[in-house]
Amino acid sequence: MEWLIKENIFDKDKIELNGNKFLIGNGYMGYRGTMEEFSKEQLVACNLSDLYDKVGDKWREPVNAPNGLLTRLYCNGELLSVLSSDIECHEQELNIRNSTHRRYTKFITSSGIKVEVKAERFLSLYNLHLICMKYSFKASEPCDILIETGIDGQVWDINGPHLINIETYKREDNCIFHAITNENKNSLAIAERIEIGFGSEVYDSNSYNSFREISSSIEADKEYTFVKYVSVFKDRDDVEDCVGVAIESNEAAVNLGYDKLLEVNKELWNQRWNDIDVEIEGDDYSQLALRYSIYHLMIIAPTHTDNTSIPARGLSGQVYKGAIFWDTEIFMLPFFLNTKPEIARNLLKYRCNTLDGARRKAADYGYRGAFYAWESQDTGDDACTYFNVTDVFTGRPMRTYFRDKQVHISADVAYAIWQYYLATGDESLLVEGGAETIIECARFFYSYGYFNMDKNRYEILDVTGPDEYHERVNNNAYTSIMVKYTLEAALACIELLKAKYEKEYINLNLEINFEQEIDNFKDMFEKLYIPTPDKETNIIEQFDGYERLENISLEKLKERIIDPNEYLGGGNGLATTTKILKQADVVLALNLFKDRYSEQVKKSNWEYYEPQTEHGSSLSACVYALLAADLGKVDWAYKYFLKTATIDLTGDSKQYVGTLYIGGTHPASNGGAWMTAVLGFGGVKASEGQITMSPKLPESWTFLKFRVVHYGQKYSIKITKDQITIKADNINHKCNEFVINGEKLICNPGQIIEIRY
Ligand code: IFM
Repeated sequence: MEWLIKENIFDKDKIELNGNKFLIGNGYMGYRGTMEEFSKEQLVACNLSDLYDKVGDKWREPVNAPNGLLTRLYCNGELLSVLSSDIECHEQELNIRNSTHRRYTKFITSSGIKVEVKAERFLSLYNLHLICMKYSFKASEPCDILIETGIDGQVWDINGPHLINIETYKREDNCIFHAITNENKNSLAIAERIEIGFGSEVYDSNSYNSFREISSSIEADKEYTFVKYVSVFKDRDDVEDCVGVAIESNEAAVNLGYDKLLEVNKELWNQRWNDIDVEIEGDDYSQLALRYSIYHLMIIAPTHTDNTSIPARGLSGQVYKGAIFWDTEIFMLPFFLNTKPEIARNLLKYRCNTLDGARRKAADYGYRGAFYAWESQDTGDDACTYFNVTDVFTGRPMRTYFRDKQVHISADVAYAIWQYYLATGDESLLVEGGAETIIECARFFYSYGYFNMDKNRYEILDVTGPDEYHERVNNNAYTSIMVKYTLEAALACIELLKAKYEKEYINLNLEINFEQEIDNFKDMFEKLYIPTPDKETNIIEQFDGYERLENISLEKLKERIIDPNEYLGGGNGLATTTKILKQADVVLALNLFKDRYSEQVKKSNWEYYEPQTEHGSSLSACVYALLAADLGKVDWAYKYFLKTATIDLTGDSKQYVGTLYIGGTHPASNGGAWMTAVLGFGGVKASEGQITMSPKLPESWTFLKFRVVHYGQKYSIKITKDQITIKADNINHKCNEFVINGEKLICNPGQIIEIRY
């Protein structure tokens, strides 16, 4: 039961939300949870990773592939659609165990014929280019049916259309759709093939669609079934003849057959779940929500490439320009790092691969080093616009400073690369671009920082921290703490290269001439001003002058809102002049550096900032959950855990900022759910070969069970209210040290240890 997401009625008002909620994916593409008869008006989308396009002066965004699953069934000339027909019953189901989407609808035609339709679909993990669907129907009386099925090229676009030079034709039993993108002329091909044992077929096409019309007289109460295979290829997949390989891919699918492909898919998903599942006993809702969050992370994980990373809305659509934000490094990476480090490596390698884009951005702004894009796409250049929000009152674009001033993005990238090294011990990423990236980020901060001669200290001025409502502030605590860590990581990286990779060290120095910078890094590291806890209150001021802002409750601030979608930050925003923050800021820094701050400082700041936080970003709740768990505030942690883990189940999140649609899935929240369960309630801290655990389970959880991989060694861990059981995999070849209750333990390969806590 904790693997099924279900809706038992059709609700027109939920079409958009269910498109996200019932999303399936395989990292190469995501297919929204829409009905087979739907079209772009219902936001059908097959969202592709790693293909972007720009039309005119509109935003650059990812390209949706034409919909190869379009299927419309007519009974005696009458279209059967949940949008227009009478329905006796309707079910939509997503099995997250194996990413399979099902629908069942019983239609009643105007003449009273009952027609049952079943459809099942999945995206193959075995062949990432392949979409498979099985479609069945049965009528209560003999009738004439017509099936329109094929490729619908009229796709949902926010800033499209992206495809030009469209060619539609039939070749070797395949409906073909081929086009190139508008900007870079990338080739994209979709081939659709059908296995059907009844009816007569006529192929049809026009400038957008490539499809078949199958007609047949059918008997009463007999089930008719056909299967569709759809293959999607783009030249960015290193393929020359996209149409040719798409046809071959369908041919291979036909040879294996739908049932075999489904069986293989289930087995591949089973293998995935062996490493990633987290079991909770005693709380079915949390269990489902947590698995659902993990599911969402896995369906968008780029297992196949390091040319791309995970966008802020995953593969659910084109929102946020399909761009990769700091969400990935700070909120999603820990899940991958602790369960699938090879995927974590891909995500970080993408940052190394886009270093030149970050260099270009730094240079554009007159700095040295690497200033990562706030919204990064294929090249690493910034897709974020200067006017990112439209004012709901005037309809005018507002100048925002996400792009220019959220410099912490470079520190987040450097931090994440170094975390990868600390969690895996794998130096290869550092050697293959990771060290260069960290050093270039440090160089950027040295050139961005301001040396205050009077105070003999470096300061980081004119920035926007995670709390985006307060733009262009000085000495934002989160940013400065992260900058200091970047410098620390850069210096450690340089030492490591020098000691172990002399040749690479010399070559890198020849390339980017960093040696002359080392003393600068050291100086800045030592003299960088970091806002410290106030001696009396322990509060770390979020930025210079924050304390002087209006002290108002969130409730009171909300009473001032005129339009539900008005933007609370920026120049005129309601929150700008107040202490209300959009999302965790200081609390995030305290969470990332838990071991560097006292219990009292963490507690005081959590209690101070929590009532002032609007959680206007889906990145916020999990941070409060994590620090609450660390502080033993388990009820609070649980409340925020549910908020973060259920975001895509309930659809309970902001859908608009100004006039900008921001709906879709929330992988950062999903990552936050995993972090809260394992790192928060499980109390796991794993770094440099040592795993510390101090669990605090919520009241109703009788046990929590999960797997972690650290330094390449895998463990199954079960936590009950008073005992921790650790089992080291038999194939482990090294021992990490566990620290529980201050006691150090070694868990040898194959060994099980039990300890009361
Ligand atoms: O990265 C976030 C940011 O912190 C808040 N606004 C939305 C972005 C994408 O999730």
